[in-house]
Amino acid sequence: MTRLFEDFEVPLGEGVAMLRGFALAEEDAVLAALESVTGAAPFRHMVTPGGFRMSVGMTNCGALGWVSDRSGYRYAPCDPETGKPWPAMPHAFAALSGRAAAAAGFSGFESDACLINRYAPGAKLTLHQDRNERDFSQPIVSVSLGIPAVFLFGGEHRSSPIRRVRLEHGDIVVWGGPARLFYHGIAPLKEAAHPRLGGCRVNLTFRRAG
Ligand code: MD6
Ligand code: FE
Repeated sequence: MTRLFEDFEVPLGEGVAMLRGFALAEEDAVLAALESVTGAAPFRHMVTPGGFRMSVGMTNCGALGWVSDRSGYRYAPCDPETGKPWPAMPHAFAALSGRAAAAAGFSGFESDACLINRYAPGAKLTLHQDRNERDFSQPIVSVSLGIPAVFLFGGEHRSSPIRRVRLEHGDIVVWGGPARLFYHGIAPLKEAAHPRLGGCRVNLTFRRAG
């Protein structure tokens, strides 16, 4: 279905800052760090508590990693595939996420968990809330890399109206305050090519989980 327009540039409301292109200045360092993390802890397709295998490939770095299996969603210090701690948070990641949070008004943000999502064309993330973290006063810093995606930006309830926001390589969304528990997701990814990441999109979400 063709949409006549998409409301790409609407203000997203209190608690959400859209920092277009913010990660571009550190692109090389961020992509090198991404490669080293995914070399040590490769992307895998986790299973939801309901028994569905996710279309998004996931991995983590930092002291805690987000995991899903038949018993539920949680943060865990070790990669269940290897039993070893997740790769350490690269300096480039810590620096970028701290700088982005500060630019959005959240000074002193120190992430202990970075969930890394990889989308191939067709992959999607259904509407959800991020609520496994301990302290909802801490924001989430979300870095988009590679081919564009449409972020589905809802509200307090699953049934709240949804806005569609295009996220491109280098864009950062900082998400906290009154929006912290809003429903959100990613529309099925359309085919495209990116000079640095090929045919996929990678998203880094930095959290204070523990
Ligand atoms: C993604 N992001 O962009 C998925 N969650 O691939 C998220 O689920 C997300 O971007 C919380 C806050 C920001 C996000
Ligand atoms: Fe999320």
